[in-house]
Order: sequence, then structure tokens, then C-alpha cells
Amino acid sequence: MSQPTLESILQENRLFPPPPAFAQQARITPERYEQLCREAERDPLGFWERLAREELHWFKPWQQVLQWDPPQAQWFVGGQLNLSYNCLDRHLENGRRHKTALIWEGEPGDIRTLTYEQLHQEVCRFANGLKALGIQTGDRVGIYMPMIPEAAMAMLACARIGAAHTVVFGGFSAEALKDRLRDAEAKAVITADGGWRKDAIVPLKPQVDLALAEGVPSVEKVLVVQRTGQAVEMTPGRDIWWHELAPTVSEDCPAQPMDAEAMLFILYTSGTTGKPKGVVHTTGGYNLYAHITCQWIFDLQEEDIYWCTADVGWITGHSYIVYGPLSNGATVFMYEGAPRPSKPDCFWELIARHRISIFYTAPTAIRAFMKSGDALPRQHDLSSLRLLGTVGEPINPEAWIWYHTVIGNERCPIVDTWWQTETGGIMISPLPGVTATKPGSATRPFPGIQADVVDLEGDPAPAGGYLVIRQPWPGMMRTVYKDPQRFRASYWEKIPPKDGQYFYFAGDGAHRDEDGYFWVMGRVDDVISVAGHRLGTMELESALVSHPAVAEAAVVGRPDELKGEAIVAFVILSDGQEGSESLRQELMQHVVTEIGAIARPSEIRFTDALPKTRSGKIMRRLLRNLAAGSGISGDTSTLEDRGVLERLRQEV
Ligand code: 6R9
Repeated sequence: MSQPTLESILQENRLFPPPPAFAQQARITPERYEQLCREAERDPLGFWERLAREELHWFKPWQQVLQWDPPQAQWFVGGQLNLSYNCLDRHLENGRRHKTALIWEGEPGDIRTLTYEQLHQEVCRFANGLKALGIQTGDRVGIYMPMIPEAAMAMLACARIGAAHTVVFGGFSAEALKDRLRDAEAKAVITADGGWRKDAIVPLKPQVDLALAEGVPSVEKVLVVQRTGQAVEMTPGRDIWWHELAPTVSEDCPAQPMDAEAMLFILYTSGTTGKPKGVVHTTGGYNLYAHITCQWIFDLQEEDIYWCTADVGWITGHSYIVYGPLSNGATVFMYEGAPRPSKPDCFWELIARHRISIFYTAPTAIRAFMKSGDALPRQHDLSSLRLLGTVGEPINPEAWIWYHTVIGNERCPIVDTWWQTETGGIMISPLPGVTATKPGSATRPFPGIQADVVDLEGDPAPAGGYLVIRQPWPGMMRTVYKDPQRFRASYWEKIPPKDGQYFYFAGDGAHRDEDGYFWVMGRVDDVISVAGHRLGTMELESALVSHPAVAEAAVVGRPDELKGEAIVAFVILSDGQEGSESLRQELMQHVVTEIGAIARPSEIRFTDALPKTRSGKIMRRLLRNLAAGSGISGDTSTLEDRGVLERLRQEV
């Protein structure tokens, strides 16, 4: 494991205090924040216990808040609840029965709206549908869906009957789907004929057929939702249309009381090498953590219309499209498709049409919007927005400022939220009515979270080290499915425990500044060592992106006899820019000016796309293979567009 960045060269000192108009009405004020931090510090377990009692409905109280047998945590031991109850039933009695729960728009422009009462009804019916197929409490169910309301309903229906779901992103290949279904030993798969994405139908059911043809013996039933209407093959006895099953089942389905520690879902996340890890989350702690982070960080107010652009296939979709906002009784907007050449401004149009007030997206999307210029967003009325968020990667200060000025009109606080599939919810983030933000920093830990930056011995290393969490928290993953040893080795033994203190190892490099703000520099394997100087890919990329000709950049190291590693940059130019030798020289000089001579790229390759995961993370591992001229190795199942690799290869 290489050492993370020791010297950060990224200089970003601008400070953005919460806009006064926002701060005045915020849920968490500076006074409240101080109180909460004090409470959490004085009595961490009492803090979580109070929130669990006040914020969630429990069928049965717990006997013990936390049982911590490192690295095994159990929260709210003995307590019983149901996440679907907390997301639906309780809102029928607290005045939100006729409030809009979900507004959905499909890529072709079709719109559906469901009140809490209607969503509750649909979920109950879906849950009974699953029961009719033989699904029972404790079973695992695969979900391979487009971004349609039924994706959320399927998740909630599983939670309602106590079956654990494993959502597999609809863009993943049949191969990736097969691996995940096999590992989870799923008893059924919920899918759709297809979905709309970027002006085309993405076939889903045929991928399920392919995956199952390779043998996933545990799968007995496939429930198919009709979305696109294209012809699909149905295997008699195994495959059932939802629209045929639905009328035969009742819409009365009480929520099954579940143990707080009952498995809620498995979500697979790619490791650096080898097969994906099945991250396990359980019911009580996850519900509380998704709920309270969503409420405080997004400052959820009754009238908000909240849009998180993620897909339900990744953790952000789980915690901040479905469970967090619905548990709070919010109005969630959900969109089926993605920005595309025929409608590059569709996001801005949607914000204007649906009067979105909270908008949560990824840096990669922001950079793409930035690339297509200010004119598109300026054509739309974005005045409904009051809060912006980002997640998934460090955000380059350049992109942050663009988001702040062009999208937020300098009115909206930005919450840059650091967290992981493993953490269940946001761990480091501004609170929008409290925290003065700095572009590129996720700022401070959430109240009750003890984050730190340490070296491999566990000693504080604020100037540059590994991001760790020092205490268990309710939303933490419980294990790697069927592989507790991998759980221990990947997260709890990288930094050995010291004096009874365990360190959750996040795998990210970070540093803390003089105000205690965290600057996440990316995965620890994303560090380049040039002649002994450690450079974070993030700072190199930010330097490149700060040049007006550059839309996006990815930087990797290539083994170099003299320097240890040489810097290779893959660069996407802004619209209208031509890649030339003189521009290449100019960019190299620009990085030298921004960072220093040590950072001069040895090579700059112009490209039209970068290999990314479906959740928008650049797969630098593959770029490293390309830069080194070696073959592609390791798992590529999470790649969004396989064509990109081919094109990159040919460009060399
Ligand atoms: C939620 C999510 C987790 C990894 C994480 C880190 C990166 C996420 C970030 C961020 C800097 C942020 N990451 N948010 N880095 N600033 N605000 O993305 O989960 O898909 O599991 O990825 O993403 O490297 O370790 P997941």
C-alpha cells in the first residue's frame, strides 16, 4: 500500500459562510449544532439512543444500544421495527397521507405522481406479490431495474416482508448480474422488460435470461414489470408479469416487525482487485442513520421537492433517493434517464418544471455540465433551488465554483458529502445552515462521527494520511456477505488496533487543515509518486481542469525507471477545442504553474471519454494499464461503457 499524499499542494482558501437567508430558516442552527456536538461527545450512545427513540417508530424497544465486539457491531439489540413502516405507514397518520411522496418523470416525458397513501398501497400490493411467489422473511431478492417507481416499490416491498434485497445496477452486464445473484443466493429477481436511458431502450429482461442461463440455481422466480413494451421471452413457470400478478393479490399487507439487526440489504461494491464485496446493512442502525443524515444535511423541510440524481443501483440511491427521504416524509423526485445529446439541458428543464428545491448530484455530472457551457442552465428558471449537494468523488474547486455561481446563483449552500457504500450514510459534510464551506473540502464530520486522519500506526497525521473512523456508528456495514474474514482484513486490520481502539479504514487518503476541515484526496491507490514526491491525482486533475480548454482530466502514474512514476494525463477538451501539440505544451506548462515543476505531466493524451463506473467514478486502474502499455487486467464489470476502453486503446 502506498503512502497517501504527504504534502498537499491544493491551495483553496476561499470561505463561503451559509447564506444568511438560508441560515435563518435552517433546521440545524449554529446553537443547535453546538448542543448536538456536546451531547454526542458527552454520551455518544445516549445521543444515538435519543434520536432512535424520537425519530423512528419501533414495534419493540431495544435492550442495549450498542454491543461492540470489534469489528462486530450490533445496534439497538432486541429492538424491532420495519423500515417500510417508517417510510410509509407512519406518514398516513402524521398528516402526510395526501402529501406527494414520489414524482417521477420518464425519459420520453411521461409523468407519474404518488401520494404517501398511494405509494403505501402499491408497496403493500408488491409485498403480497412477492409472498405469492414464495418469498419469505430472510430470503434474498435480486432487483435489476430501470429508474422507475417500481424500483423503489420493490425495495420497500422487500423491506416490508423482511426479505433482503440486492439491487444490481441496470447498466451492469449479465455477467456481473450473475456473479451477484449467485453470491447472494437470490431466490427471485425483480426486473423490467427494459428502461429508457440516453434516447434508447436498455434491455433488462434479456440480460436476466442470460445471467440465469449460466446457472444461478437459487433463483426460482422472475417478476417482470412492463415499462418499454418491447417483446421479451417469458419462461413458463419461472417468469411472471407484474401487471398480471398484481390484480390477483390484496393491497393489505401489514409490515413485518424485524429485529434491528436483521439484514436489510446486500449491495455489491468493487474492491481494487478480485470479486466484488457484498456489503451488508441491517435494519435499525441503517434506518436511523439514513434518516437523520438526510434530514440535517439536506435541511429537509415539509415543502421541499428533493432530487438526488443517483441510480437506485448504488448506495446513494438506497440512502438518499429511497430510504432517507421517505423515512422523513419528504417529496422525492425521481428521473428515469440521463442527460443526452438530444437534451443536454434536461436536468435544468426538470428542475424548472418540477420546482426542485434540493438537488444532489455527482462531480462528474457537474464537470460535464460545465463543459457544455453556461448558456444551457441560464435558459431555465432555477430559482426554486435552495440547496445543492455533491457526492462520489472529490469535487475540483473549479467545478464547485461553477456549481455555486451558475446553478446556485450564489444563493444555495453546497454540501459536499463524503461517505461510502460501507458507511451507509454521509459521514463528513457541511451542515448547510452552520458550516462555512471551502470549495473542494467535505468540511467536518457529522455530529457523533469521529473521523480522523492517521498514519499506518494509527497516530494522527493531519498533514496527510489515511481517513479513518474511530468509533462505531449506527449506519456502518456489518460484514461482507458470507466473508467476515474479508470484512476484518479490508477495513479493520489495515491499521492495527491500538490500546483497544479500533480504526475503520476507509481506503481514502486525506488531510486536515488548520480549521480541522477534511480534504479527501481520493483512494489511497490513486497516489502518484514522482521522484519521491507524492502527488494526489485529485490535485493534478484540478490543475488541468482549471485551464479553460479542459473539461475533464484523469491522471495516473506510469512506471518510470528514473522517477519511479511518471505522470500521464488523459484529457477531455471543452466543446470547440482542438487537441494540438501547442495546446499539449500549454497544458503541461499550466500544471507546472499551478503545482510546480515536479508535477509536469510526461504525457498528455487527448480523448473524448474516460472509463467510468456507472456511478461516475473514473476507473484509474484501467487507465494505469493503458498508460503502462500493458493489457487490461482485473474486474471490468463495473465499467459504464466498454467502448471507451477500445477507443482509448486505438488512440494510442
Ligand atoms: C457514496 C459513494 C465511496 C468512495 C469513497 C471516496 C469517494 C465519495 C466523496 C468521495 C471525496 C466526496 N467519495 N464521496 N471523495 N469527496 N464527497 O460514493 O459510495 O460508491 O461506495 O464510493 O467514493 O473515495 O471512498 P461508494
